[in-house]
Amino acid sequence: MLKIWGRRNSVNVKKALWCLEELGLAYERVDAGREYGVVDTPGYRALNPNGLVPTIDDAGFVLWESHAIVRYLAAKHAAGTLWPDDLRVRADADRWMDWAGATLGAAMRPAFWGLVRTPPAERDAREIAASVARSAELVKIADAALAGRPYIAGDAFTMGDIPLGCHVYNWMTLPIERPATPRLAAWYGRLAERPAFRRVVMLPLS
Ligand SMILES: N[C@@H](CCC(=O)N[C@@H](CS)C(=O)NCC(=O)O)C(=O)O
Repeated sequence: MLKIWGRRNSVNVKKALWCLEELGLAYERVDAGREYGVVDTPGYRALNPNGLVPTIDDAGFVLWESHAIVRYLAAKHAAGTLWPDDLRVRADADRWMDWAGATLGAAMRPAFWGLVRTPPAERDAREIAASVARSAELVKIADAALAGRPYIAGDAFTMGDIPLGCHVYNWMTLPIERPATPRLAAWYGRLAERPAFRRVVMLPLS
């Protein structure tokens, strides 16, 4: 059975778990990272020298980097759906995956860490405010991209929606002011109807 290491409240672990759940694959999850440790053990470092989560072992094939995991699982199990057949639709989905992590996720990180993982007395209010402002500008880009399309790469739910959905869940859930993003909100509403999204992504931020 496929094995995955990673705590459930990690945004990057959520991406892999959501993909597994969408695919209906059986898997064993091992808590790892932060309070669970594991990631600094020699055994784990042999699998993932970064000491980060998630990591998967699929019948002896070890893979880390959450987006690579989502792509691998989608290509293996969901050609034509999560992994679009059309090269341009696939590239579009792929682009939004990396934008979600490298651009939106990176911009939101100080706000997320400040507001969720840092005691109030130790928070850097200016850093948080700058992160919130930058994130607000970025989500408008995703909002505009969703004009006339129900999902980020077009008519159907694809792997492109997975990392973006995880980061937007954090943005929608943080105790911050948000600009109106009606198309993003409608798309988020569609994601929230998916049982797999509710099971593994819509968890309390902690
Ligand atoms: N680019 C990597 C980043 C992985 C990453 O930074 N994971 C975080 C959790 S979101 C982590 O392992 N943090 C240390 C820990 O949990 O101990 C990926 O997408 O998999």
